[in-house]
Amino acid sequence: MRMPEPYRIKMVEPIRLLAREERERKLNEAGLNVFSLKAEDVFIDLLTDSGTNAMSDNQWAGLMLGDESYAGCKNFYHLQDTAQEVFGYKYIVPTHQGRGAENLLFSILVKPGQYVLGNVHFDTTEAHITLKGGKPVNLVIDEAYNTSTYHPFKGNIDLHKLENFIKEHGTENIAFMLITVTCNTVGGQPVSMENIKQVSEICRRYGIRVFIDAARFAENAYFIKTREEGYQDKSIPEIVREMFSYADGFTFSAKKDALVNIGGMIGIKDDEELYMRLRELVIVYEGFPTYGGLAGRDLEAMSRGLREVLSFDYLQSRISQVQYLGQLLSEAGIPIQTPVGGHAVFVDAGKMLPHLPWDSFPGVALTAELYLEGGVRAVEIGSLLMGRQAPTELVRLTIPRRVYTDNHMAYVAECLSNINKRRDQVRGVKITYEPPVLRHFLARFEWA
Ligand code: P70
Repeated sequence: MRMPEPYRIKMVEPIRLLAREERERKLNEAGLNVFSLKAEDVFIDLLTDSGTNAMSDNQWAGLMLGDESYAGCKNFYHLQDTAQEVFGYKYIVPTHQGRGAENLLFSILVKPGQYVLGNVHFDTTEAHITLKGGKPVNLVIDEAYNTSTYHPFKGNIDLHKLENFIKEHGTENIAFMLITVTCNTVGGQPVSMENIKQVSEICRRYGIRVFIDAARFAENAYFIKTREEGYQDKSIPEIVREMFSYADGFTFSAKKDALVNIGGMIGIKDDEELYMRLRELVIVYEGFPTYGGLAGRDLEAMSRGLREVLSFDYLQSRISQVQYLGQLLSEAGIPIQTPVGGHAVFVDAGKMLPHLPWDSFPGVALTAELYLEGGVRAVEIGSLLMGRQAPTELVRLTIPRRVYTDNHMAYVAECLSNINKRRDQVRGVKITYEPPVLRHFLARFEWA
């Protein structure tokens, strides 16, 4: 039987569906880019699971216990205790969000010209690596890019690719390894414990440090428990501790699996020298090392969220809701990344709209159609985000944690199913304005 939500709803936030003509007007004003819509003009917002979480009563209560002292606030020590216990690491540096953590760590570890290895780096991560003069390298298994074949851990790193890359380019040209769990870009796909362990062994052999991009660490642990041989009887906290035992540190966007609206941190297992340098740098960019750009109350909410997210019942209900949406879409004949990942259903817009070539941005076109059809906001992960070399044209339906019900999921599936029935008539789009970096956030389009 499917696990229902292990909570009940105490407060509601009204949302509204604008009339079709209104939606058309708003979308045209936004240059067909849903990032430029006002959130209040969106009915169901599946743009991201980042910072869109609903907090628990316990987290809200924690906000009232915010100690807003500049230095040494008690909430920092709560967070430090929690994170040390959850991840098993000695040092914690809070940051305002994930990219704040990336900026600090990469400033120290990336020398110009060096490669940063990973399964698939996410966009802000890639941007920060590039800005430091580094070169991001994606070494995910090939199965990740075939949306129709099943693989339980499509986020895994290809060990042959990894070893060949190291041999070919030399360890001195490699800054470090960053394993993203779950692997967002290819569908929120998990990385197996076996893979984390083997990657870590290979890297250790060559003297390369291993970090984890931990944004969705608990969702990854859930997949290990439910899919990987030997982990069925292990608890989520045990699995998390083991995952992190194979790495030297992590960057973390708390906006995902700490169940908060803002926050991030860096964790360092035991390298005191690296920690001392991070402490110096965090002051320059984020704030004093006991607040890292956050209010005391934010640190408290993070600390509480980090404990809540380890509940198996919560994770099961969360991920089964994502799977429920995936199932409805599959039943409607819509091509999606299979199996469904932890935080989102990824629609294969390239397959759904085969008449649209990559440079007419099938993912952007489908995203625009979906807003017109039902006021649903999704996000493109394809040629707009990655450029011409994008291996797939995906549209991500990202499910915020503890926010929407199954009825919302059914509505979204119906909207997409309506579009699918007239998919031959969906037009492509062309770019009318394009910023030089991270263009997907601000680009503008018109119908081709
Ligand atoms: C998302 C957001 C952020 C992210 C991530 C991983 C694996 C680091 C970060 C940065 C970004 C986004 C994308 C599209 C629309 C809205 C937002 N991912 N590592 O939704 O963390 O945002 O806290 O700086 O996924 O996937 P932060």
